[in-house]
Amino acid sequence: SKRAPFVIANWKLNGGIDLTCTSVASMLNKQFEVKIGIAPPYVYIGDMVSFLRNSNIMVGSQNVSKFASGAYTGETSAQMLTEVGCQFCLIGHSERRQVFLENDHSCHTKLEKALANNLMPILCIGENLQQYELGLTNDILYRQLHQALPGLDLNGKELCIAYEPVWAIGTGKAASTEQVEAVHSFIYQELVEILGVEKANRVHVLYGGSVSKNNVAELLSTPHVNGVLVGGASLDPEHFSEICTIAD
Ligand code: G2H
Repeated sequence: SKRAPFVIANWKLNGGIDLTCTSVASMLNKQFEVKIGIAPPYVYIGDMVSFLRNSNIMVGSQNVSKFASGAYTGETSAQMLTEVGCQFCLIGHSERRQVFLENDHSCHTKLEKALANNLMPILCIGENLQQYELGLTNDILYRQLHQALPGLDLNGKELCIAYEPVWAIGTGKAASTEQVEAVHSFIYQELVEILGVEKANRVHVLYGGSVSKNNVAELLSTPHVNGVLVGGASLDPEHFSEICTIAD
C-alpha cells in the first residue's frame, strides 16, 4: 500500500534571500496533498518558517549538532532547530561524510538528539562509485543502518531514511529503477530486522540522486520508495513545484 510520499528539497550551500522568497511564492501558489519539505541553509530557516506558517510545508535543516550545548563554535543544536520551527533535519548526507568526516557513530548521536527534540531525522545512506563497482552496495548499507539505528527510542517518533547512491548525486544520472527497487527492498528488510515490522512499516524510505521531473513518477512508483530527496532540481522553484505536482 502506498502512503503519501515525501518530497524533500536539499538546497545544500546554495540559494539566498531571493531563492527563499521565490521558492516560497511558487509553493504557496498551489495546494499539494503530498508532504513537502525544504531544507535551506540554516540562516534562511527562520524566514522560511514564517513565510510558510499558514501552509503544511515543512522546513528543515541540512545538518544538526551531535552536541546539546557548550563550547562548540559553529554548531547548531536540535533544540534550537525545533525552537525556530524546523520539523526535520538531514543527518549523514554523503557530502557531510566525505567532506566533514562524519561517520556512522556521529550519525547515531545526531539521530538521538533529533528524536529527543521532535525533529524528524532523515538519515542519508549510500555507497560510492568504487563500492558500487565492487558489488559492495548491500554491505555498505548494512553497516550504515546497523551502526546508526539500533538503540534509538522511536516510540511515537517519525524517521526517514534516504538512499542516495553517491555516484548518482549531482550527475544528472539517477540509479536505474531495477537498482533502486533492489536496494530499497534490502533496506526495508534490514529495517524490519533492526526495528521490527511495525516500526519499519512507518519509516519513509526516500530515494535521492539526480531526481528531476523526468524521473520522479517512475521512482515514486517503485516498490518501497516512499519519497524523494531533491538537490539540484530544487534550486529552480518552477522545476521543484513541477516535481511536487507530479508526486501529488
Ligand atoms: C543528492 C541530491 C539531494 P542531487 O545529494 O540530496 O542531490 O539531486 O543534486 O543529485
